[in-house]
Amino acid sequence: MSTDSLYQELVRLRETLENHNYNYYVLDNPSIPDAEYDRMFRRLQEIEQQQPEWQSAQSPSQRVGALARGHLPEVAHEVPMLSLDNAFNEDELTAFQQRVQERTGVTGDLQWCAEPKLDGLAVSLLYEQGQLVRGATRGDGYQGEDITANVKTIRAIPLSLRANEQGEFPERLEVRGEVFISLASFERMNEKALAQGSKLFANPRNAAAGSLRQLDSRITAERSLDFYAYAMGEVTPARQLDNDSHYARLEQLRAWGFPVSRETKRLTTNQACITYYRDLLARRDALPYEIDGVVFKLDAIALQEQLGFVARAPRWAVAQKFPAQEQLTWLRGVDFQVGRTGAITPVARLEPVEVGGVVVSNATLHNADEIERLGVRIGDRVTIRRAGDVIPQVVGVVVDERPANSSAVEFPSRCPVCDSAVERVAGEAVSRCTGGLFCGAQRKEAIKHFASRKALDVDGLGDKLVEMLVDRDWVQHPADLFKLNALQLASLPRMGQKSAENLVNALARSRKTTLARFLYSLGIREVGEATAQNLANYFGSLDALMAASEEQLQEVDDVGVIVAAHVHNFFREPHNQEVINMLTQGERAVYWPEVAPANAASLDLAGHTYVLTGTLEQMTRDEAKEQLQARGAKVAGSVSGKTTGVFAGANAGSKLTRAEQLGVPIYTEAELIKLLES
Ligand code: 9MJ
Repeated sequence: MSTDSLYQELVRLRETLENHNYNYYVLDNPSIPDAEYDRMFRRLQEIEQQQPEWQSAQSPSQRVGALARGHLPEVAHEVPMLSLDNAFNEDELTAFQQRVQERTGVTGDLQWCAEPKLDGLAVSLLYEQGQLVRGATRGDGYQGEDITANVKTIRAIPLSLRANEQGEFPERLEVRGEVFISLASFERMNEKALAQGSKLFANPRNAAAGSLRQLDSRITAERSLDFYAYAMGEVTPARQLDNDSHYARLEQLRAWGFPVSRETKRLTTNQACITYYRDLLARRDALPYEIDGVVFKLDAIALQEQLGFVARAPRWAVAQKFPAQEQLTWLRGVDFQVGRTGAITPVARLEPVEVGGVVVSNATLHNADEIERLGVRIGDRVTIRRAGDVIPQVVGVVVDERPANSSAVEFPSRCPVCDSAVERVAGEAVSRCTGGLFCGAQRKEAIKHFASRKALDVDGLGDKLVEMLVDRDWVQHPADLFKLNALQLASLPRMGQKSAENLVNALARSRKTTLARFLYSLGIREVGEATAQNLANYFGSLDALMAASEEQLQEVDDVGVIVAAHVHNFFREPHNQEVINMLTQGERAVYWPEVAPANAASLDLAGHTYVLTGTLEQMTRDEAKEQLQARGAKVAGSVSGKTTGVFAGANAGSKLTRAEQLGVPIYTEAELIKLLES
């Protein structure tokens, strides 16, 4: 290849890779598969290695990071980076709005720009001649740290500005915003740390901060950090700016290539701010990233300038905070819970405390390593965190307030339920009871799982009831459930004749199931609903699946070496074979309609991804999901450019809006039913 065409390839690769980042992070519309991105990235690195003189500080190859020496140098902010005043309730917000009203002299309604308040790390990004030349932390607002190499690894941050519609960008532009980590990336990070027995991050904010302020930016590169812009610092020359609206400036930033949160809205009344706050608070747990409140900024720049600043915060903006997700309380004791797979989890018993509107009296301590890392003792004052639908956790200890009579947490060496030995596999952080189904706790969990909604879905068989049945030895295996009779059940406390009969009927109904549900109900390690469905689709029958080799299992979608080994081993275990025989043979056997085996490609909806939103009338969303998956489709929780279509029921909200923005086809429930019946 001639040097000329090699250089052209390099230019094309750089452009395509950065365009992909723009499509992905700014437009939320991924244009190429990740594998293709990786392939082009490697090709770019290869060319730059061959021709070192072509390397450039703006090349996407810079996004892998490098080791810096010494420390992060200091950077002075020419325009100070301010913080925000807080409002802790609606009255404080109203008082703020009244002050602004008086100071500006505006009598009618004011216009506001409303933004989610991201909980990450504020950064400043400086572009000269359209190129990213410096990234800095906020520091104390006047002086921060130089983190240029680190911010370059964040794919949401453009390395070069895009020209706007007029083909322009400023000679010098400072952009401000928040570097944060999505909840999904945070959980992945902590799951990995938990499995390796290494340090957990207390919250996404710490994870983002710890990842960004690294001397080795290769570590930053591995952490999938994200970025949203929310302000401009210096802009020279100023002629490209809409000088009248903060909201319009954010749109301008988007045009120059910066991601801006889709939740950012222009509001035209003071009252609308309260509605915005309540709406976002209600949707807080459904957002893919953590926010700790909302920010209201006076939209008119002229009025912002008129009001100016006091101390370190603007007079024209306020952060209205959400209820805190962390609280202090006392650790009264630690119990050890045994899970379905025998994993032993230390559970903190707490002095009850309200966290984000819910009273918390138990929290997880994860495992022995985590107890050691926290250095926590019984009696300690501890920080509890409860966020989204994640189980509350102990994330910190106030050592200064440790009482004199505190005591050590002793991890048991024998199972607290069945007294079998507790074993910890080398290299794993979890300790497990070795009792298997001999252990009452594991049996209870296995039966709860068997009867749960996504498994055999036995209506009316709650956790407490399962515990009673196992404690009385009426049920030792899932198959024993089907032998229960109404007379016997009616003798249980808080169980009348009628509910006993209902339960027996529900059990009888649940015996008619699907192969996928049955597989899921067995509780094979690493086999969730989606994997169970893939296995059922691929093999069609239980016999074929049980006979499959590890290699054959690996042919199935999403089944790798580890899952294949778990499935294979499960069916080789004589005890499991016996349980399956008891369940599938005899008068009260579990049964399901036979389906033709198919490899994934021959299922008609394979390769399609759908999103279900709003309220469906003819079926639940879970039912629709199951039926779509049975035809090979994927059902996703959020809309992206890869979504085939969105099925929208009544009162569909942001997912519907998102689909409209992205031009993703939208279908009615009637069309969904037609598809499922076709
Ligand atoms: C956050 N943290 O999301 C500001 N912020 O504006 C938003 N922070 C801010 N705006 C001026 N959305 C100073 C800080």
